[in-house]
Amino acid sequence: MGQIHILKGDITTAKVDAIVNAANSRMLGGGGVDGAIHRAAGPKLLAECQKVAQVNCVRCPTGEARITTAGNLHANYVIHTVGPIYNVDKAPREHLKNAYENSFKLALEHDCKSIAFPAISCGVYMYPHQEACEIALSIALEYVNRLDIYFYLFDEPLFDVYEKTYQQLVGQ
Ligand code: AR6
Repeated sequence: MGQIHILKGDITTAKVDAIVNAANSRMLGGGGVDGAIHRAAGPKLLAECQKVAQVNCVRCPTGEARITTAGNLHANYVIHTVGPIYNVDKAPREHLKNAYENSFKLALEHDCKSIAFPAISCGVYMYPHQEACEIALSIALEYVNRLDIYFYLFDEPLFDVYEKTYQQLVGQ
């Protein structure tokens, strides 16, 4: 039985089996949390992503996830998932759910006992924070019996949304 941990801070400091990256479909780095993860992991991560991209016809579709090793991060794996761009995607809710679910499935297939998530799509992809948080936490509650789950929120308002929503969902 795992636990859900809601933390304020930088996901690149997480010591877990798998760190989830909010990537884009090219999976070759970017800004935001993606940039931070690639900087902290070092060039090995980009090399790993380049291999995966070739095997998977270059792009990772929205809602899907891919796994690589984690370079210099304190983790065994990075799971790269692509969240929806809120105002462009025709089914953003479905795709955000898929991004979380596919990340959990890959982690379990690789025997991970702990996983850290950023707030997928909550930055430049502009997903409304309350709904994104409800999706993230509801799915986490379905998986928490199988692994420890850490949410790293980079700023205070989003951290508050996660804390309040978690209390509502578990009825505290
Ligand atoms: N640790 C934890 N959270 C962080 C960190 C960090 N070091 N840095 C930023 N965040 P975003 P998206 C938060 O834009 O919306 C990239 O360029 C940030 O404050 O990184 O899914 C990719 O390559 C926000 O709350 O991801 C894609 O092109 C959350 O992480 C695109 O951005 C997600 O913000 C993906 O956009």
